Amino acid sequence: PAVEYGLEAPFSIEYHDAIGSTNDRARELATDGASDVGVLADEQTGGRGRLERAWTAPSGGVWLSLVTRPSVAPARAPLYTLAASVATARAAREAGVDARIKWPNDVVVPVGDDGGYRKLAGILTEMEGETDRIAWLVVGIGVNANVDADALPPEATSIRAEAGDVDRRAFVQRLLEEFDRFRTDLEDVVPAWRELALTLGQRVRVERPTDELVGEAVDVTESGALVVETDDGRETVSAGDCEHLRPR
Ligand code: BTX
Repeated sequence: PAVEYGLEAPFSIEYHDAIGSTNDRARELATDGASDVGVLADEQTGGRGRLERAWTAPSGGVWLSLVTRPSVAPARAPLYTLAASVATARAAREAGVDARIKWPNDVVVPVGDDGGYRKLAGILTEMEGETDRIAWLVVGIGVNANVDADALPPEATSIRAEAGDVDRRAFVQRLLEEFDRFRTDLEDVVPAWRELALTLGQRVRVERPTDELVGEAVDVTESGALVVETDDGRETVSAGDCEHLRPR
């Protein structure tokens, strides 16, 4: 059963001890007309990543999905993914973790100097809308918070493993405040993202459905697409086209 989480937050949060996927519940609320609500769970039994991938979500995490209805074009939806990753990284940094951002939807902790990393959090943004206007957005944020690393995939890390357990209520409050500020000032997202980006300046390989692109990641556009400098010139990659981005 859902309970009210009781935060002084810009979102009204429905809390579950366990749920299939907070994104699925948030989509139901969005379809019913809700906005500025969130769904938070201690554990997910059917957590989802991008492209039908599964997301491991044991007890102790921050599994959170937010419903918002911005009056912007669907092309700008990726900015909400970037905003959520900056908000998450900032909250994690406050908890003592060296959190950085990997385009398009991960919060990572760097390992070594060659672009390696472990994944701390992931964002899954889902949308419904017309060509000119978003009806609703569900921004799903999965943070490996108070979770043992051995309960996670090998390429993952957690706040517990990096810096010790965090007060999840304070963490969520901070994350929501940061995200809410970006909702009001969407033009602040890209500059804030650049400051924490691990991807910029890296040589990367972008795997797309039909081909791959190799080059240096040089910037993101105002709608959150990645600009890659290849041997044949500059190419822009949208998050939707990116299956994997790997350092090279
Ligand atoms: P993604 O498709 O970018 O990443 C998924 C991949 O990440 C998996 O294939 C696996 O390799 C790896 N992975 C799985 N679980 C974890 C984990 N806990 N930590 C690190 N790496 C992992 C990323 O998708 C977007 C994930 C969003 C999750 C949130 S949780 C709240 C909301 N509800 C929901 O069902 N999804 C979102």
